[in-house]
Order: sequence, then structure tokens, then C-alpha cells
Amino acid sequence: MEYKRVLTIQDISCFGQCSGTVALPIISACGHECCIIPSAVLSTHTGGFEGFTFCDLTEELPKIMKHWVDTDIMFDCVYTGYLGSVKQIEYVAQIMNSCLIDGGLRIVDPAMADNGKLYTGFDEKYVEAMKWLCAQADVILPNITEACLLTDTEYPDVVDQAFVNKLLSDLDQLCGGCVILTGVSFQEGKTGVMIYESGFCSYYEHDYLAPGSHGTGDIFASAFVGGMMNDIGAVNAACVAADFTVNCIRGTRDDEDHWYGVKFEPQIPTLIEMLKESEEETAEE
Ligand code: PXL
Repeated sequence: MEYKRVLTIQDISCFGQCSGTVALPIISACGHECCIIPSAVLSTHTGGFEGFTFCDLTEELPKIMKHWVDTDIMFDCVYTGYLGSVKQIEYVAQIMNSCLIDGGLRIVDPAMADNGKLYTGFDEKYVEAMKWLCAQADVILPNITEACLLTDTEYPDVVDQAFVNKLLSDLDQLCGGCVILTGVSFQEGKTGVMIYESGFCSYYEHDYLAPGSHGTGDIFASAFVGGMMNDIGAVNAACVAADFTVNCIRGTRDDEDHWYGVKFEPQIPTLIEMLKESEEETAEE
């Protein structure tokens, strides 16, 4: 496996196990250098805490980029998660254009909504800017809610195969790269991930563990990025990331005091094991 350098751009929520504090350890554990541009620093994430602090770092983004361009610091992959504003999205696109090596990967998790609703603080203008960023990405990782927002589709009461097919085709029109659609459930007790790449569609179904916990989208995306950097391909990376995320939720859900996030750390050895197996299988093919 080649050692890669990944840049993740997202916030640091100092407490709460999401975004930057999840991406850094997971991508590092997958064997790669993980650098971060924190888009903001919050005392906690915004999902369930009151009175959190928020320090916006938008104007740091172009300054950091300029220093890196002057110093010739380049990346194999830029992976973006939760961002705070339209301006940040514009800066992120500039960073991707300036700091990626030739053939470097742009992976965009349009983290802005779930369960049919935008997260606190996001609006229609942000959604429009996120469509623009996704159009430049090699891989996008929306959940069903985000996919609906990105394609101007009404959030459905029931998800069926015809609905998902139309959503994927609209996302493909938008992005043109690889689409990883999460939270695709066709039966009770199960959910899954749909991978659409070069006209081919794969579905990986796994257990649905209620209630869905905070930060699981970031855990999935970070493990997916780790898998992609290990060259196992989008389908295998999505399957490994899904299994890892399910393990993390399973290891947390009996602990009521841990409502704010999931305990991903104890599952890291199994993530490394799964990646190794997948790499060996990929090498045999
Ligand atoms: O997990 C996404 C996320 C990241 N960062 C912050 C959040 C959220 C989701 O609510 O509030 C600050």
C-alpha cells in the first residue's frame, strides 16, 4: 500500500465525536497522513447541545492555502465534511484546485441535513453552493435527505427502488463521478449503501440499528476515504466503511450516557483488519 497524504476540511467540534476529531484518527489508522484545515472550532457539535461556542475560521482558509502553495505542499486527496458557509465552499474549491496533485481525489460529503431536515444554520443558498461543489467532485457521499436537496427532489415518505434509481440518475447528472448514497432502506430493520459508478450500481445492505447516532456519517465517510486511499475501490471501501460504522453503533447503543456520539475507537483494530482483507482480495482479482 502506498502512503498517501489526505487533507480534510471540516470543523473541529472539541467535544462530541464528529467531523475533524473523527476524520483525523480514522484516516491515520488506515495508514495515511491526515492533515486538517479546521473551518471552525465549536465547543460541541450542534446536535443536541445548547449554548455551544462557535469560532468561525473562514478567513484562515485562503491564508493557509497561500502558505501551502508557496511551500509546495500538495495532497493526494481532499475530503470535505461539515462546512459553515457559502464563502467556505468557495474557498474549498480553490484549495482543491491549488493543492491537489494531478489525478488527486476530490471527495465531498455534503454534510448539511438528515431525516428530511437541514441542520441548524443552513439555508437554500448553502444548498445551491453545495450543488456547485458536488459538480466538481470525484466522489460524493450524500444521505437520502442530502441527495433530495441536491436534486430538488421532495423528501419521500417511502423509499423504493424506482425512487432510488431516479435519485441516482439525477445525482449522476450533477456530479458525474462516483455517488455513494447512504441510508437506503428497503425493509424494516435493514438499511444500506448504494454505490453508483460508471453506470454500474451496487447495493450493500446491513442491519439498521436504531436510534441512528450522531457522527455516524462522519465515521462512514472517513473510513470510506481510508479505503479509497488503500486502493480497494469505491464498492469495497463503502462496504468496509458500512461494516465499521455498524460495529461502532453496536458498541455504543447500550450506553445511554453516550447519546452524543459513537465509540469508534475500540473498533479501529477491526477496521484495519477488514481493510487488510479487502486489499488482499483486491490484489488477487
Ligand atoms: O456530524 C456532522 C456535524 C459536524 N459538525 C458539526 C455538527 C454536525 C452535525 O450536526 O453540528 C458542528
